[in-house]
Amino acid sequence: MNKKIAIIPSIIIVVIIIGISQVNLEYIPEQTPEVEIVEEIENMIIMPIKSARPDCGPNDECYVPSYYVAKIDETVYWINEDSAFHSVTSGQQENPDGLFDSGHIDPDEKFSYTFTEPGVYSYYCTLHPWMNGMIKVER
Ligand SMILES: [Cu+2]
Repeated sequence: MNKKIAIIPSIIIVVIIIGISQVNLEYIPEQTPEVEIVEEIENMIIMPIKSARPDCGPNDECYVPSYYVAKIDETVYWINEDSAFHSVTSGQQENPDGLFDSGHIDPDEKFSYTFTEPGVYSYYCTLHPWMNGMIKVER
């Protein structure tokens, strides 16, 4: 009789734990993508698939957008959606100015830089001479 009474609260606790774990499993996957899209879509520059090929150069589609206007103290993000390495290096091809340099960015990885002074900033990819972009920073 005593054993039966002790088993009932244990069963209730197990049922509650299972219930909580199922609620969490449903909740997390729905929440995560929404947060990422809202945070990153405005100041995100994409290195799209096939930007390792010269074809993107003439159309200015190696960095999308290749010209971006930012506010002072805005952090700009670059994401490599290609399957090849790329870089985001300030300056002109073969002539880096040393302000920022991502190094080689792996596929699906990001780089960011916060612009604190107004001006026009050119950047390029050290691996692909046809990849060029520009950031204008305004007050
Ligand atoms: Cu590149």
